[in-house]
Amino acid sequence: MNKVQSKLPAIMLCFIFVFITRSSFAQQTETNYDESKVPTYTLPSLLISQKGLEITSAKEWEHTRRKEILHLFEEQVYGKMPNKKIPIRFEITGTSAKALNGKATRKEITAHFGTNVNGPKMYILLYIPNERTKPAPAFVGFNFYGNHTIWNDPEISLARSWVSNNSNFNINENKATEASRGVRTSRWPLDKIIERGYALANVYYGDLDPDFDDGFQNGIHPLFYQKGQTKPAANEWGAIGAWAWGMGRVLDYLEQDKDINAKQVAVMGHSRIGKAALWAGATDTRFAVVISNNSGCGGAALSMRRYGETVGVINKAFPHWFCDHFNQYSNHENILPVDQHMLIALMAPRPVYIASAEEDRWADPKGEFLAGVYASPVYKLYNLKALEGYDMPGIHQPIMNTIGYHIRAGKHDVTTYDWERYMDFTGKFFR
Ligand code: GTR
Repeated sequence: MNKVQSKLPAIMLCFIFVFITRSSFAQQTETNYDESKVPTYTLPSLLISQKGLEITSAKEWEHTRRKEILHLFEEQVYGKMPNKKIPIRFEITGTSAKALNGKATRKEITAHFGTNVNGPKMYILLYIPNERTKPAPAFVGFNFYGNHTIWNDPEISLARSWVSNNSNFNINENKATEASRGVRTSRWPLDKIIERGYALANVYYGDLDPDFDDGFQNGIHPLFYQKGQTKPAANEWGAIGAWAWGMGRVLDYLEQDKDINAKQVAVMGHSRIGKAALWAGATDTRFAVVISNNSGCGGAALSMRRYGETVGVINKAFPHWFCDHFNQYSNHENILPVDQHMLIALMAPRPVYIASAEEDRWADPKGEFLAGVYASPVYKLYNLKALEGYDMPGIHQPIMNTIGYHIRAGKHDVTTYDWERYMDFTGKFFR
């Protein structure tokens, strides 16, 4: 045997190893946009309890199955929000009745979390229509780059927290400056919202938890650590949980503001904040309407379809969003004990609206629609019409049942078209 011959088995093993790792790597990283390659999947049953009982009434749903499902999402997906209560003080730092040429009142409210003056704070920007005969219904929405980006109003305070750099928005050194005022106006048609009689409460999501993986040392998580704890446990909240928790605290403030009808508050979120809005709606039933805009994987889209973004991809790219237990489903969606239709069902009997965008294949529009369809049996228990029996509608053909849905032309974004539908939808239920 010459030298090469003696090494042949080892060389072949190497080749086989490289082949296997490369092909499984390709399998895991290649994004599937082909409907024929969606694996066959069996969704966990919505209406069979863990003891195997069939749920046939709204009462049984509320007493048994809803609790089980909520618990599974807490333990396996988003992580539990803490039970511990911390002191929260709301301070109104500015009010002007002259905003939007006198059409709206602008208020800025600081929520002080905990007792340390240097502790984390959430800054609420609230616009309320002046022309009204009663307390206004409201939308709660979080923004990605600071309150000052949502409207061109020089009176809005600049974001104080860490912000993502973005050269298009003139944000460098992770710090908000005057240069990014109004850069996100297209996502927040405030004039139209006010004209239609709604208030808008807006918060920069990074006030709750800056959106990068720092092991949960900044933001609100440390306020809740037990003695000696340095990060959330494997079943405790990640960043999405913290953003959703913050949405609930905005509602706490709105309940104290006599200009707002806190029984008519819709929580709306786009993309990662859409995931948070759904989780806020599931955990806090005071939200009367819940709206998901292009929320995709870990939001409205069914994970088991593995179309566009997958659980494995999202957990790798954003390890701080979900709880650590969620990692076990990376590339093993088939063993998930819940899928996102169950998250939508947690809103019942409240109205929930899911919106997709045609070019946003990463967020799997069809998977978002199907989650609404498969959540519908729970609405049926309340005798409410949702999406059961519906086929996916065409572009710009909204469905406005108690579960609503639309798909619009264009890319991953929030547009005036989306907002108009949200106001139409919400208006059906808020009278
Ligand atoms: C993407 C992420 C999506 C979505 C989006 C966003 O990078 O993969 O899940 O959340 O960000 O928030 O805009």
